[in-house]
Amino acid sequence: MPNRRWFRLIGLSILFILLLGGCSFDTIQSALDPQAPIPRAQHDLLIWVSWLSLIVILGVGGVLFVSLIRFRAKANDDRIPTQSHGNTALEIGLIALATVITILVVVPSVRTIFKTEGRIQAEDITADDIIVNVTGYQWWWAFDYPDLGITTANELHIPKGKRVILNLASADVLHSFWVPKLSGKRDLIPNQDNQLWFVTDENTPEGVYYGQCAELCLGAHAYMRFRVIVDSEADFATWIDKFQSIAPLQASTQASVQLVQVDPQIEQGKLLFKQKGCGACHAIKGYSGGAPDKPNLTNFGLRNSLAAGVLEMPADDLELKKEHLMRWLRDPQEVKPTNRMPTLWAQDDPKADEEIAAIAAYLLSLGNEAETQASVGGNYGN
Ligand code: HEC
Ligand SMILES: [Cu+2]
Repeated sequence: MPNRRWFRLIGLSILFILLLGGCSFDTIQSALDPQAPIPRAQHDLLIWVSWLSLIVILGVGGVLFVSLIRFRAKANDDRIPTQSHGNTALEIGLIALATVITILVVVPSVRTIFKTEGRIQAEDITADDIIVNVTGYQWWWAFDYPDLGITTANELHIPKGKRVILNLASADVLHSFWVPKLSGKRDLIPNQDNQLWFVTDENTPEGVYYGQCAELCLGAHAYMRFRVIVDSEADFATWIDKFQSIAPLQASTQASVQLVQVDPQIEQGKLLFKQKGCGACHAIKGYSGGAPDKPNLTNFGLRNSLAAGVLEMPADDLELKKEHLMRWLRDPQEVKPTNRMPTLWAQDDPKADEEIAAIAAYLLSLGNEAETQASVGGNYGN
């Protein structure tokens, strides 16, 4: 029946090609490219177990293959082969072999678990550790550094070489925190204080690492991404300073009403941010109180992604940043279906483009005040 064979072959080829579709050759989010001690330990274990498995497969498969060829029934030969069973030495040997293989898998596995999974108790936390309270929301991440007084969203800055302790919580359903190159994976569960810690070391390149919610949380789950930025000590200090140097709300309410900024578009955007109601949801330190369960936009101009990674905000391309931000503000649901931000302009609002451009200019200026000041040659601030 050559036809059936062909069908099967074609079917299997299609399946194989479909499976290949799941492969990715850029490794931005690959656990097979570990860059920090914990994923390195997990990777070493994976490779060790894979080699062992390969040996077992080749051993068992090899014996099977040889038997199939050597002991195949010959044509016109219907003799029954000699029957034998109960070879004590062979059976004890196989049990011993299986025991050895099991030990070779279990011992390194348990050692890796103890090395990477333990919870860090309060008394073992040192002043050197970076502590972050992580809250998962449908469909974005809040990062709150209690010791530094910083709250931000979707981008986690950490200094290279320090231990990072994350207190994981969820505001709604199950989420899961996972940055394959830097850390293991752990769920964020409502009403349960889970912890995940990881470290970076001298072999961890500074730069951006990609993370992803790894627990189906409905709606825009696939767009619930985040980034971890591993900074040098100096860059991290600068980043912290950009948040800590902003005067808190009370101190600047009066001053902020006196608009002394120079760029009129930014100034207009700043006013519109409140007039259009953005301020009811989004906090901006020193300007807007916002709501604690919405993304904090303090220093938003420093970000390199938008709305949990759905759009890029490349640092060196202000035009693209503006374009992406305006697309988002015009219609958040078009960019990230089901997310919880409303559209604030009617489809036919004649002022929409101008207002959106102004708000975008304002948001992108946040954290970049020094440059804005330089570019317009004036005195920025309030
Ligand atoms: C009803 C509350 C609400 C209002 C009003 C609102 N937003 Fe949002 N906004 C959200 C939520 C929720 C998200 C997170 C969406 C997501 O990523 O799933 C968000 C996301 C954003 C983001 C991306 C944040 C990030 O961390 O990347 C920006 C920028 C933003 N909003 C700006 C604005 C501006 C400007 C306005 C006013 C024109 C506004 N928002 C009005 C709720 C609101
Ligand atoms: Cu999710």
